[in-house]
Amino acid sequence: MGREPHILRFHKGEIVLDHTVLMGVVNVTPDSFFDGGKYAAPDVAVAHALHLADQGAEIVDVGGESTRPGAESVSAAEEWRRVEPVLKALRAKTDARISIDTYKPDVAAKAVKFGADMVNDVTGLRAPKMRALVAKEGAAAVVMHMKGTPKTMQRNPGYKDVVAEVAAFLKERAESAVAAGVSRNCIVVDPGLGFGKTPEHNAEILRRLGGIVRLGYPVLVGPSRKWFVGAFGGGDVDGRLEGSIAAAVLAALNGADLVRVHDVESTAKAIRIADAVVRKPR
Ligand code: HH2
Repeated sequence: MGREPHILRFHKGEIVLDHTVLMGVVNVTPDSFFDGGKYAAPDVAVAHALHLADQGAEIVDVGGESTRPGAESVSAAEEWRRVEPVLKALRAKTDARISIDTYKPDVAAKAVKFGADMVNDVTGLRAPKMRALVAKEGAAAVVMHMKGTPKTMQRNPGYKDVVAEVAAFLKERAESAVAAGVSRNCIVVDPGLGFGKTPEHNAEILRRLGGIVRLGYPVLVGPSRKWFVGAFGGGDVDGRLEGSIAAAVLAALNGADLVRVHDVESTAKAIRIADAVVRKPR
């Protein structure tokens, strides 16, 4: 690809990003937009996470609160109640990296104690306590862009230049994490597809992803099953698999190092051909 692969560091070990890494989604929630309620029982969520790891997810992303458009937040206590048994069981059963999808420092702190390797924060490590925690624990962290909050973000989002604005935000947030002591090699940035963006904004981000890649951090992209995929012809969530895979492949071609997906097996097959074309085969 004409560039040295990034190295993503965790508290223990690292992943050399010389291929596109799949992050599999495990939502332990009653109300996520695609899989809400499916994996709410801990044993079912654990089995699903292990299945995704078997299918090729090097990272499994466990979340206890939906951040879909319009979602209400839940308390840290409720979020922890949902994810605790899953994290506990999972750590003993897999070598896959475990990511905790939370913006709440209290939930992240407990998750890291239970063996989570990564904090996926849709607010871009906004809370100083979160930056301090990630720095202290040497965890990897996803710094994501969102305009507004899940409750309000899809109410007529506007940008002069979506890529420039998202890139400026991610640069500022990543640098403030580094200033708090987070290693640069632990940081992944994510433009936050669907988080305060119209379908055209999401398409433009995918088209001009280079503007985010040039920040110099590994880039994660999460198009999976989202509303904008439906808006371009996929229809409802069940009809969005092919569009989600196309978006993941386009992201990989345009420089993403990680993609966050619900459908690991089918996306992996598509991503491997993308990698063979744009990178040296593994
Ligand atoms: N998207 C969702 C949740 N977390 N994290 C990152 N880094 N990037 C994303 O694009 C992203 C994310 C929303 O998807 P999902 O978890 O499937 O739905 P819900 O928020 O309804 O649980």
